[in-house]
Order: sequence, then C-alpha cells, then structure tokens
Amino acid sequence: MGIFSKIKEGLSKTKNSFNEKLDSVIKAFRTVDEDLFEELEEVLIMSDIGVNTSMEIIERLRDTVLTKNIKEPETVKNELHEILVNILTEGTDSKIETQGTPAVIMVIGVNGVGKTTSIGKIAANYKKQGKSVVLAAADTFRAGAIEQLEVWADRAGADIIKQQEGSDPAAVIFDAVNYAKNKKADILLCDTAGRLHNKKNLMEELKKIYKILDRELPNSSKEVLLVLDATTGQNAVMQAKLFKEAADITGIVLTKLDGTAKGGIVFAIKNEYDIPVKLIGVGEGIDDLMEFEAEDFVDAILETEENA
Ligand SMILES: Nc1nc2c(ncn2[C@@H]2O[C@H](COP(=O)(O)OP(=O)(O)OP(=O)(O)O)[C@@H](O)[C@H]2O)c(=O)[nH]1
Ligand SMILES: [Mg+2]
Repeated sequence: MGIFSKIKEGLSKTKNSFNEKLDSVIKAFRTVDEDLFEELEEVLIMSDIGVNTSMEIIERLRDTVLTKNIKEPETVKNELHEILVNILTEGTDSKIETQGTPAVIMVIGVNGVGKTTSIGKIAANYKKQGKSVVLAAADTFRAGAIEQLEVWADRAGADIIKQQEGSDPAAVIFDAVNYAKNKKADILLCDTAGRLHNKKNLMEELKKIYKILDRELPNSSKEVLLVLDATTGQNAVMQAKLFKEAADITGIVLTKLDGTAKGGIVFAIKNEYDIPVKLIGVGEGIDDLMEFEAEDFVDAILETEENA
C-alpha cells in the first residue's frame, strides 16, 4: 500500500464523519450566505477542531468568499481545504530534526498513549533508511516496560541500552549516550515512563534527563515529542496545553488516529497551542507511523472535486 492510501485508510473514521457532515450542510444550500457559514462553523466545532480555531477558519472563509466573489456552496469546500492546510503549515516546521551523532529523540506523555510503540516504529523507519539506532530503556518504572522495548528493538533491528527495573532513568540515559557516542550511532531514541504534567517529581526526572543530554551532546538536535492519544479527543488537546507549560516540547506524535473520528484535534493543537504535529500513528504495526504532511492530512479527511 502506498503511503497516501495508508494515511487515507488510517484517517477514514475522521473523514467519514467530517466530510459527510460538510456535504450534508453544503447540499442544503443554494447560495453562500451567513446561515451556511454558521452551519459550517458548527460542523468544525463538532469535529473537534476547537471553538477558537473553528471561528478563525470561518472568519477566513468569509473573507475569501467575499474577495473571490464565490457564489457556489460547493466551491466553498475547495476554499475550506486551502484554509485548513494553511492553518497547519503557517509558521511551523513539522520535520523531525536529526543533527549530530547521535541526534536525540525523546518521547514523553501520559500512560498508555503509545510512547513505546511509537519509539519502535520510529526506530524501524530510521533503520530502513540505513541509519544506526540506539534505544534507551528509560521507563524503568512500569513492570514489563523494558521487555516491551526489547521486543521493539528486535523487530526494528536497533540496539537497546537498559538497566534493571527500578533503576534511575537518568543513569540509563547516561549509559545510552556513551554507548551511542562510542558507536557513532545516528539516532538515540529515549523511551520514558508515563507521567502527568503536574507530577512534580516525575517532571524533575525529565529535567535531569535533559540536563545530561545537553551536557553530553551539546551539538546534537534534541526532539522532545509529546505523544497524545487521538481517541481521547479534547483531553489530548488539554494535555498538549498542560505539558507545553511544563516542558520544552518540540512536537507532537498523535497516535491511534485509525481508531477515532477525532482527527480534527490536529488543528486545535497547532492553532491554539502552536505545537506542530510531527508524526501520526495510524495502526499498531511497525509501518503504521508516518511523517505529518498537512496537505495529505487534509486531503485524507476532506474530499473536494480536485482530490476525489
Ligand atoms: N490502533 C492503534 N493503536 C496504537 C497506536 N499506537 C499505539 N497503539 C497501541 O496503544 C497501546 C499502548 O501503547 P504503548 O506504546 O505501550 O503506550 P505507552 O505510552 O508506552 O504506555 P506506558 O509505557 O504504559 O505509559 C498498545 O496496545 C499499542 O499497540 C496507533 O497508532 N494505532
Ligand atoms: Mg511505554
């Protein structure tokens, strides 16, 4: 399956709900008027795009319709498509940085959102590109977490650095950094234990990890990816806000998009909290994680005459 058909399939629940609602509104109108804008705004809000972002999108749509003198409700959909892409691309870069040897990618987030699975998928992806990858098993807290990461290391063909359950996560990171440096590895991926943004000791633990990474790898890029479970909808949006206040997040990995119609949260997260979604998870398999491409994402959830 091509990458685009995979995104399309992964986002089919969001598309079925969002596109259908849009169509049923648009079909009910003969001309473009204020009532149409109001009903479209309601569809956006119902699709988890967030109230503020939905209002902003409709505001832009009104302007475009006026400037371009658009009369056909069906044409409004093309304009909406363009506005949605703009919202996702303005002022941000969704590329993962990989400067230095090794480049560092660390994942954080609450329990069960898909951190470890995403690490496994990211590792497999870099291995496929011929890069050497080291995994740091810094979730030393949850029972079975290290073994779970080992399974992923095996599948991906990556090296893993671990200690015993219960050991200091910062010590694991320190070991992994040294190993990766000696091996001249391209990528160091750090798994971490599930935590809440307001658990002071756990957030301090992350700071300790950053400190080691900064000190030992001053010339490496460091991605701190917050993993969010899309099926939790507005709750995931709230986690983005709260974690952003507590940690220096560089991007979002939005997982489980295959299991939900709530894909619209991508727009709220980007527009309201200014954090780019960098990767999306569309299944449990090793290939089910992809780089976030705004145009493809919008194409996958909104059908226009041009992309049908
Ligand atoms: N359908 C689907 N399931 C996913 C996706 N990503 C992760 N999962 C599933 O989500 C569950 C939890 O994933 P983990 O990777 O263990 O989550 P975690 O954040 O590491 O969890 P903790 O270590 O307990 O905090 C697993 O059953 C995964 O297979 C995805 O994109 N789609
Ligand atoms: Mg985990």
